[in-house]
Amino acid sequence: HRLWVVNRLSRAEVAERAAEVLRGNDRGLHTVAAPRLYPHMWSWDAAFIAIGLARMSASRALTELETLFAAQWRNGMVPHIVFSANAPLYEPGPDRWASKETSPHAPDHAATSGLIQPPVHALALRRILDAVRNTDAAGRRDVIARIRILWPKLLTWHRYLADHRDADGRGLLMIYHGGESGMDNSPRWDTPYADVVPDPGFRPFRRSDLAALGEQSQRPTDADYVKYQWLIEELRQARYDDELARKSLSFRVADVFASAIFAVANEDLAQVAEELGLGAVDELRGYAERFRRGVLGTTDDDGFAADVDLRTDTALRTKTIAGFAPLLSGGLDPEHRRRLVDLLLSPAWCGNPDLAYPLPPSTSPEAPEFDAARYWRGPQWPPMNLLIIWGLERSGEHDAAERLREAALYQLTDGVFAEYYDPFTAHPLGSRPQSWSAAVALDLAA
Ligand code: 9YW
Repeated sequence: HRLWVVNRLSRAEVAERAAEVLRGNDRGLHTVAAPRLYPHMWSWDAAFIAIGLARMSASRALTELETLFAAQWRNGMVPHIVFSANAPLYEPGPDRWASKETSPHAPDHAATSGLIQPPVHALALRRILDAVRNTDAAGRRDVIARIRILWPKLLTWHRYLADHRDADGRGLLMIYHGGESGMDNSPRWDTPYADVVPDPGFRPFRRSDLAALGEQSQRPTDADYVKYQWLIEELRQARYDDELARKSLSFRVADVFASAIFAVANEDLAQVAEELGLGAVDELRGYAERFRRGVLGTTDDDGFAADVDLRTDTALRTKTIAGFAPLLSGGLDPEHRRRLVDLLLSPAWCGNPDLAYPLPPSTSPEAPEFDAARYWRGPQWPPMNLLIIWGLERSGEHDAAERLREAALYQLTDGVFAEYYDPFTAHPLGSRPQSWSAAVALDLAA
């Protein structure tokens, strides 16, 4: 593999350049996920962006979450895209979702999608509260007062997830579309997508990613895209109604990685509540425990977790980064935790001798589905690095966490802040500069 050769930035320079990227992508009350490819607000991007912004200004970081939650649906759902009014069209755009016309829950004043993304938001809120300790008293009072106003919206979001995306209480979040996992074309979803068959009369629409980027070999295939679009159509036909959706959709999967994030998010939201005296602490800790157990219930002998196809009730044992979910949610006994960390550092993952940086690829290079350049089928993604690093830290695996932390920051010293990276050549891929990659750099460099 020919390594991509670059001039390296120093730690201080990376932080400075990353801050510039976030300022450049700032539209006042929200930050676009990426200026050309994603000129709107994405839900889990916004959370990671807030985590990065917290290193610059706790107040501005909080604004990011406030803007996202201003588009929350009446049933508590936080949509995966909030469309900006004056930005270029993104397909599927507001007309395609038709959320206001279709669901009584959709907000009147914002154009949104009808999917969700993993609930990283409470992790961001906790970091904002941590950051505010370093500000002056007046700034602190203002931010804390605003957190008190925002917090109930996060609680409603968590209740929506617990009640409607885990209706039978097994401790795993149900998703209706691969995009809800945030890992659109991951091999995690190959088996369930094989059963998604668009109606013969369905006419797919133009993709905006290829128009913005070209690079067909780094994006999901057209065959994938038709299915993504068809599922949106199915969901719209179900009027974005969870009860209907969980009975009728041709894609219904328990997402183990989002479930692990949700476990942590409940811990963090409970901690914010405890610190500010906001209540619901036991309820939130109860969700954390339920989802921690749910994740553990899917693990194999190595402690590696699996998604579950809920239409057939079968475990989906693919070798993707999602298998490390228990490092985030915790609760593994010491022996299984040891094995899972060993697996993470083994040649199947970060210890692969061909890797440019010892960071977890989105899919194991030893998996048959591995594709070094194609989106979630191989490349390394900065925000995923951050989650795994935090998971290791939470699990008390400080040496491993430190190794990954150093590598993750070093990867970003190319100063490109790409959407994702070729794990073998270190080539920056996809859109650039991607806001969440810059945000991760800010957090790592702090
Ligand atoms: C889409 C914005 C989003 C990310 C997702 C990533 C991609 C495209 O870009 O999704 O249309 O939703 O897969 O994780 O949030 O960066």
